[in-house]
Amino acid sequence: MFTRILSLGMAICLAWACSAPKSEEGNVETTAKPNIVIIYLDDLGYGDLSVYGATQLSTPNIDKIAKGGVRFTSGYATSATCTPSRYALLTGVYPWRNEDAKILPGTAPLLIDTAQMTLPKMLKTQGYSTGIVGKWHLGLGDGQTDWNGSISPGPNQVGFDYSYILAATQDRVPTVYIHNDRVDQLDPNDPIEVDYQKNYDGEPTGKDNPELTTMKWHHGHNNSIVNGIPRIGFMKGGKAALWNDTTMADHFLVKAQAFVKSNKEKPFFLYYALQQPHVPRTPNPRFVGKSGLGPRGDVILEADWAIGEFMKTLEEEGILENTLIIFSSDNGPVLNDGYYDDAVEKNGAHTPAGPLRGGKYSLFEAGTRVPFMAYWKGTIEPQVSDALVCQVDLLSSFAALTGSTIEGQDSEDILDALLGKSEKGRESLILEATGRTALRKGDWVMIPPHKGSPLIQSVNIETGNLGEYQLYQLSTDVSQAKNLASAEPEKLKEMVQFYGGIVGK
Ligand code: NG6
Ligand code: CA
Repeated sequence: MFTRILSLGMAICLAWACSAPKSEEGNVETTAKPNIVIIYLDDLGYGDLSVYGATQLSTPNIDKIAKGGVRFTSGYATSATCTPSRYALLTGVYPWRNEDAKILPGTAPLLIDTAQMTLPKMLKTQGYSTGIVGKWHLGLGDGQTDWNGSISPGPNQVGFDYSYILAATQDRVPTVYIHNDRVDQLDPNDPIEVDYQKNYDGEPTGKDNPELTTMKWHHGHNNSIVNGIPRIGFMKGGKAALWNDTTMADHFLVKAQAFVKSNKEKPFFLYYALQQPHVPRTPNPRFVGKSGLGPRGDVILEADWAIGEFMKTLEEEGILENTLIIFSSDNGPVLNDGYYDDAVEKNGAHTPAGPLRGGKYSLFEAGTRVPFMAYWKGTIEPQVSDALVCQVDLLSSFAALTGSTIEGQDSEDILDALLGKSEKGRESLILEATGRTALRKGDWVMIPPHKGSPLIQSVNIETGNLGEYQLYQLSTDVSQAKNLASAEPEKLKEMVQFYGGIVGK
């Protein structure tokens, strides 16, 4: 903070002081508007970090964040897949309230209403510069997007001053970076076309031209081939703009560092959304073979490295002590998510979900309970917290932190838990996995009867579906091995009623 006061001079300092909360002695607490960074991984599981108990790989840079801040044992994404979790993170609204909040194709229109309050919009009312670097996956444009023109609305219309993104996922077309609302490095003489229904005449696909692929598809992922990797969706043209999969981590890191450097004079919010360890796992050659767990482990080490470099930048710029960092993941882990990439074969004794049951796509704990930590050097006391916290709460919590009165519909102010001043987080949380919901309340989880298979065979993950109620007590059974629905009828009744009161069923 001092650096900023000195560098900005009294005028801005006083302007901040006006809206900053006062401490008991009446002194202005000058820490009310720290920079805020959300470092968000894609499909990183509860057991994927050494600080969360992994023994087969070591993540020293992320561990340092965890050990220097609050490490949550009950930190959740709202959902077991990407789009809904990111929707909740940015809007403070449960994704199951919006029926379109499900895994989106690369051609989907923008999911967030441009009139909707969002985390970056709220922070802009408090004087923040806002940026996103990395994975978006919340739809772009109006559904008729011309990828050669202005791709709008998108992140810049829902609160971000700056955006440098990949549209959907690394395994979906278009495989190009988008800077603000334009495809980066696009040659106008080589226009891009994208379609999720049909291929373009004469263009090879993973299905028909396996000889052109360097990574083999296992399920899905057999449409257009880019950089030898068969993707989801068809795409043509835009050769000069195609991203390089193996330098993606470096590329996003440089953009994130540049955003920090050019915005350090005023409070900034950066949503740094890394692509690892989602498929296709394409570690830079520097990391190939480093983990011994195959590409999935290697890209986790690559992400850890990038985060270490990013933290160094905050330190070198003299703003580490004035930056609140939240680290988390959008959903739980999966090994084979559609490519033969040795994730299963080389997993060995690694437990991506830690002690939890299920994984990505699952209503069991491993779907949504993820690594979650808050770090603010010099302000947050290092500790481990069992408070129940969720990414949907960041909007209201950051509003409380920065002096805004804005609240998200489902977003609770859990700022004291985030800052390690209280062990009290939310009392309850609705969890979602591919459109199905469950309730966590206190240390109990109730999963109502859901139709559908108990196992997704292609990814070998239990869905949590059962034709009857499930009730688990996490304090004694974190791995959800013992269904207490018949043994605890009163508890079940209470949970079912409470759940119905929220989801209206
Ligand atoms: C699924 C893909 C999976 C992954 C997921 C999205 C198939 C068969 N599977 O449809 O590979 O891309 O969507 O993951 O296509 S998420 O983390 O962005 O939600
Ligand atoms: Ca994900």
